[in-house]
Amino acid sequence: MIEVLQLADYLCKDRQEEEQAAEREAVRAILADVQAAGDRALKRCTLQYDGVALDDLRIPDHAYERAYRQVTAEFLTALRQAHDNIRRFHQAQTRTSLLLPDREGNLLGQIVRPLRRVGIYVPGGRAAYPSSVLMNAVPAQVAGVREIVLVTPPDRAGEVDPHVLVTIRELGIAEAYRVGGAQAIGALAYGTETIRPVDKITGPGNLYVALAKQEVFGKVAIDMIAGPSEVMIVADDSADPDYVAADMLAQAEHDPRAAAICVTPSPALADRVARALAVQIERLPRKEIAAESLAARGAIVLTDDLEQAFALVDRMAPEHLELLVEDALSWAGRVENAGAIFVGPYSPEPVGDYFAGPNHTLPTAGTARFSSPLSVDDFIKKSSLICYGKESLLRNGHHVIALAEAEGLTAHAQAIRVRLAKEGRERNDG
Ligand code: HSO
Ligand code: ZN
Repeated sequence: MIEVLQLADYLCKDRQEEEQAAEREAVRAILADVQAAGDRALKRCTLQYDGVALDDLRIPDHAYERAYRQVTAEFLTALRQAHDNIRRFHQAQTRTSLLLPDREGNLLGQIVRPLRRVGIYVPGGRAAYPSSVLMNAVPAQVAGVREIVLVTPPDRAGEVDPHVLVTIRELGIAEAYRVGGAQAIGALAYGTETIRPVDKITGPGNLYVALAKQEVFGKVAIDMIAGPSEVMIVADDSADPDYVAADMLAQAEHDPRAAAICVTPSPALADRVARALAVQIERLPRKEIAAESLAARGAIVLTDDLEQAFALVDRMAPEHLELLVEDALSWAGRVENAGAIFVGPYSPEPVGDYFAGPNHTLPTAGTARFSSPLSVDDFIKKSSLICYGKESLLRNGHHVIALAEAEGLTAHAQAIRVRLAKEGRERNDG
């Protein structure tokens, strides 16, 4: 079931997704419908795709009240502790504005402001993850976003997962709608009678949601487009094969397209991991998904040594990287490309998925080469500030004029000259 591959074989596997032309057309039609018909389009799509006719898109108060009765006390306690950890970590990411006097005493600045209104997409069905609500909403709240609006598809009874509902309430998100798919992205981007448009849309979703986010990008900002989840585990002889296998399965159960890869210089460990996988997978309720994922995208890759294993890591730029090697923390420092690095045997990925504090929304498909985990930075923007004094303009104006004339932009030069002339420093030809 699981292949043991040579390094070169693995690198030949292509992680790029195929172009989805038919789905893209369908998404464009839905977006156009929402733009033209607003709420009516949302309700029509919800009936067509989610199988439920809704009068009111807003999630009613009684749904939250019932959700609190449905979840366990353990869930609520864990959620509150995770929320606290995630909030504390993200609070350390906040940025301050800059106000810098230059050499001449002019004031230059960079003013940091939160985005005003942000939409968070939460998938429905079996992928309704309260942890994703936390990971998207907390950085927005820490950034100071004033209006957070959450959208999530209803089930056939018009209901939303109680764990998600409780999380929405725990976070104090005041605006939440039961609408999903491309139509929800359309509503957030263009606005409808009920849902006012937002400035940015974040959160994971299926193919239609991802395509819709790509389509509306430019009208609004979006976060990254996440591909299937991935973990790469670098392990040596010191690693417990049961841990390696368990962590690979934790990834594989996400999605048949998820990738779980163990990279090791130890043939003995590779062998033990393969055997542990075969045993552990039998106990999983999501065995079929995990088996499909392992068969299609799982691998145990044998390298000559750890150096070669880490070279492979940097080439793959995995979303998640686990280091189950001796002296793991010192290896962490040399990793160049990875979304999140989990160091040592007691930091399995689920600790980060749910609880530790750093964000679990991470760059996939090799994009960790140039992008970063979701953070408070995704919910702020900056404005530059330039405040020149009279003397500085008089002293430096001729430089600006010279540069403007070199670009052939006479009116630019004139905007300086008119001022110099009034102060008697230069002839005003205007
Ligand atoms: N591993 C996923 C996040 C997640 N896991 C949510 C469980 N729930 C992507 O980082
Ligand atoms: Zn996960």
